[in-house]
Amino acid sequence: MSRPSAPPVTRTAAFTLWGEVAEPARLTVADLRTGWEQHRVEVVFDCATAGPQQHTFEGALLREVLGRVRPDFEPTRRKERSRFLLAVSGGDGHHTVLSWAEIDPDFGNAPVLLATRMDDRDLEGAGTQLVVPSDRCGARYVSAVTGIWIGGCPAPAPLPV
Ligand SMILES: Nc1nc2c(c(=O)[nH]1)N[C@H]1C(S)=C(S)[C@@H](COP(=O)(O)O)O[C@H]1N2
Ligand SMILES: [Mo]
Repeated sequence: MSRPSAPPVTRTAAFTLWGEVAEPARLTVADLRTGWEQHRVEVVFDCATAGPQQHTFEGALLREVLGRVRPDFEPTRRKERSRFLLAVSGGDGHHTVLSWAEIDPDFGNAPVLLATRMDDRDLEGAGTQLVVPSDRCGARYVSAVTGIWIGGCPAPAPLPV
């Protein structure tokens, strides 16, 4: 008796947008490509171990993707927005933090992307990559992104006296 053949392995990487948001979402690279305007950027960043890296990325603006999940702040309140943080995780455990204000047009206005292509190769199998063109170093170019958490930073405890 022959063994039943294994089902085909579908390698479609997805990531979760979650945290203090109205509509958590799970998105693939294909969703990013079809759902948002694509931007193209050439970047050079420095890696501590490999030196300067040059890449061309295409993808969706992070701030536009996050707009879709509706973070729990009043959109017109600048101070409220300025207290939100984003934690971006890769499948290998690498994770890093951005502030909402870095990407907010009223503050840093950084054109951070969630990439759908790197050097004209589709990232569908590998998963999306965070692209931070204003960073000099590569540590926040998180590849194979699995999750982006959004939430407000709580007020620090009162200073000890
Ligand atoms: N998931 C994940 N992404 C990561 C890292 C990592 O360890 N894990 N390292 C970062 C660092 S330190 C650098 S310099 C760049 C290297 O990117 P490259 O290999 O595409 O040149 O990836 C970044 N993205
Ligand atoms: Mo690096």
